[in-house]
Amino acid sequence: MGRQSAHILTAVRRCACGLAALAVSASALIGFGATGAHAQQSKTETLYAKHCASCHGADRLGGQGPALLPQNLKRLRKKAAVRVIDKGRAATQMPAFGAKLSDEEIAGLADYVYTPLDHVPLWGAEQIRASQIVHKPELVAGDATTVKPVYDADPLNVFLVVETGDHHVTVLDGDKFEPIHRFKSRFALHGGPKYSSDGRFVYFASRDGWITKFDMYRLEVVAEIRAGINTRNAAVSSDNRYVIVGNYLPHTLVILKASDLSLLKIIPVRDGRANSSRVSAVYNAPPRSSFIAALKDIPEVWEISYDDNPPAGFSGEWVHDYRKESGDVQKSEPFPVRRIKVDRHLDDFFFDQDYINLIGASRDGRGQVINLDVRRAVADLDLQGMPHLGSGITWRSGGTTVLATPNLKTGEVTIIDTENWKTIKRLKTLGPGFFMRSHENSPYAWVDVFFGPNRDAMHVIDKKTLEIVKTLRPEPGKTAAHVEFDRSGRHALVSIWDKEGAIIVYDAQTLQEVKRIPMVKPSGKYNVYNKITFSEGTSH
Ligand code: DHE
Repeated sequence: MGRQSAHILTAVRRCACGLAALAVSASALIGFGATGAHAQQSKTETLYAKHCASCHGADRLGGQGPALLPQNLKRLRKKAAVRVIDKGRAATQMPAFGAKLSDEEIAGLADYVYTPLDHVPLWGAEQIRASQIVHKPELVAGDATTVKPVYDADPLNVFLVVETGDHHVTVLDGDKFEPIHRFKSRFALHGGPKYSSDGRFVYFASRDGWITKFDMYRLEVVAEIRAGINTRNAAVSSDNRYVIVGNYLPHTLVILKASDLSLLKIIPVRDGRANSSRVSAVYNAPPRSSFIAALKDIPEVWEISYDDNPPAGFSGEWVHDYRKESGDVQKSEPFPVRRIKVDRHLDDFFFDQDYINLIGASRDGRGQVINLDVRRAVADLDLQGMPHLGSGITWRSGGTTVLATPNLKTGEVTIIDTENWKTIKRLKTLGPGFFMRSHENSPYAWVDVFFGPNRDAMHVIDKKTLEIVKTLRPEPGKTAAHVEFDRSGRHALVSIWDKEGAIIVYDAQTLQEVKRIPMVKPSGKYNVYNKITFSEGTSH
């Protein structure tokens, strides 16, 4: 597929609703006059187009929601799928349709999403390469030591704010709290953008597979490439040479050259037998010079070395290296993989500050600690609910390092002693929460209440006493979510998750509001300094 075709495909996917309507009228016509199974099929397609296509794509290949294909639903029994359509899915944006659809209609939709597509588009090397766009070749090899930002603000105290309401990103001055720049992003960015180690560049991933490289000094998009059809997230290596992308569809990990995003390698996510898997998420592990990926359908964690001299225990078999083809062979390292088998699938996970232990949880709420050096589970965790990826933070308290995370299913923050992995506190909150954040210089940790009648509340927890000291209502009636601190830890920024939303800046000591900046459904915000220094109070 050529570059133009890739653009057409994107345009087609962005018009999912319109297309769905066309598809529906076509199938409605086919259904007209037909009987039995055909009429039923046509009715189900109409229901899918009306209720599901805007999030999951008219083609079922995913959009804001995941792809709905048999190969991506292996872990979900059809009975459970019926329940999800009926009652919604906890901790996601999937609503309940029980009040709108009959049992028969719900069963029809469940059958429909387990029906294989006649044709699942290929997204391999040829398609990925053809989608690459280098907008600014002159900015590809940027260097933070010689170039100055085009604005006056401290480049390390800048925030990026992802505004999901109209798919834009705002670059915010973290001292004056004034927007410096705003630009259109790809459709449905999700997860944290990842900065290069000097903060000069940032890489965004969209749910539909686009990776965008943005120059934080020149405020320009440098390059883009579509690495997958339905993507989970991306990570950048500490040496700034590589970007890795974890996909739901196809079942691949894709390694790109960080400078211009050209394709270096596709790693098929397979267990060596017939099984393939979606990628749960992939992260950079700086002290290990490796990427760590957890898999969604195979109970394994993979460590992928980007070290020029990978330690023993990594194997490069059954993966295809494109670097030779792209003429970029600096060393012969093939990004070898070390596989760690685990007892249970890992849907969500994060790391301790040393990147020795991976703390993971499965959707059924069971947690485990996997030591990446000894390559096995070393402890079970008493987690009642399920954390969202990257929600946990750590701090020193009572002579030990504690790890705290909210839960997507229960209204509590779980606080765990990382010396012995015992739960030391279950702090009741006003409802399940998505994000928890703090800063080395702040005595407080902030946690949102994303779901339920108290979704406009934000708790502030004393990191010493482990008690809630204040509950804020930043904008009564509107969801308050996701906190990020400025570089110094003096201010905490809260998102009002609404089309007519805002970023509210708080004095992190007095807990008083300082400023309100209008934004369109702002989701996450990301401070350059806190991210590139791997602050213990935020996600990495
Ligand atoms: Fe997220 C981070 C997965 C639902 C907003 N979320 C992430 C990451 C993953 C993930 C893998 C880490 C990416 C990274 O930073 O590298 N999210 C999931 C899910 O599995 C889940 C529960 C269901 C799904 O829809 O896939 C889910 N997430 C949501 C939402 O419904 C949110 C609230 C709105 C949205 O945009 O879809 C949401 N997720 C976020 C945000 C981050 C994130 C804002 C980055 C937080 C940060 O500070 O790093």
